[in-house]
Amino acid sequence: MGSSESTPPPPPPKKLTDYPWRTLSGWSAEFEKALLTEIRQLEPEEKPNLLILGPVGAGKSSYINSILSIGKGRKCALASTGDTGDASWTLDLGSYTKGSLLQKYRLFDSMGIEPKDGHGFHTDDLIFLIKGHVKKGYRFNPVSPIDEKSPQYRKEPSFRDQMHCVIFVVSAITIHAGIPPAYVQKIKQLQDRIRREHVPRILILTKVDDLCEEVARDITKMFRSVKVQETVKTASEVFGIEQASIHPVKNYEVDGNIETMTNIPLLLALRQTMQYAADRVEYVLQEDSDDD
Ligand SMILES: Nc1nc2c(ncn2[C@@H]2O[C@H](COP(=O)(O)OP(=O)(O)OP(=O)(O)O)[C@@H](O)[C@H]2O)c(=O)[nH]1
Ligand SMILES: [Mg+2]
Repeated sequence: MGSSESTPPPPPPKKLTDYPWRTLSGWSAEFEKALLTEIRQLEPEEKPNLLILGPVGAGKSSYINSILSIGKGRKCALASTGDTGDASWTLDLGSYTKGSLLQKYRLFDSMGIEPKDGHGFHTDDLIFLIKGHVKKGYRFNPVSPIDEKSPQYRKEPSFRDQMHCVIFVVSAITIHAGIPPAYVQKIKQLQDRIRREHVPRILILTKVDDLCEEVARDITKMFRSVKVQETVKTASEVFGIEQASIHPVKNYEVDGNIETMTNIPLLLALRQTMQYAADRVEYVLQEDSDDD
């Protein structure tokens, strides 16, 4: 029989869905402007603290630089970024609260989490951070958590020193490839502690440009990308965070201009973080005043 009668090969799997799997008011300069206005108009009762946590090299410091860059309208590299292979580039607790977007909030950068104990962010530091015992500039120690003898230990923190939202930053590539079980266990342990303290959490998935070539070419395809959609679902299952609190983004790297379409996903993540943190502040202050 001729090859003309053999069954044709199945069509290649779809890279883009026909309709967006997440709706957006629009990929436009108007929407970007609306997001910026909304963010700048937030009026939290106290200055909320936002803690960034995540595996080594996930893009935590790059996310901070991306937000600072949007605020300035040009590239900004205040948070030091880089690739050291397995070890964390960031070693100290960094605090960022300047510029037009972060005036009313503080964004904290931290050392990267590593799967092995004795390496990277020490999980016992988390509770000290959440409760406000750690001052900016603290040099993380992978083998032991902060103690009272450290000059950066705050003995009697108040509510305004606590963390009011935790932003997990994880590479979409890592999730898609299958996040190593040791990581999952460590991150889940951290998540449990955060939940117990009733601190809201969101998840940012970085490097979507490396994950999906369609998105790398045109970021407005983000919410039609099958790979990004699958990654959001997997991240939601693995980390127990609802999909609506998972934000795929492409960070700004050293080169490149500031662009509306790149800003939109970064700002969507920031808006939700800020809203959750403001809600947390409002809730606790309300509880305190009810106790009076
Ligand atoms: N393609 C791409 N690369 C990114 C993205 N975000 C970060 N990177 C790159 O990933 C590398 C690590 O970024 P960092 O921001 O230093 O990561 P980090 O999570 O702060 O890392 P540690 O401080 O070591 O824990 C750098 O080379 C960044 O340029 C992204 O969205 N897309
Ligand atoms: Mg870093």
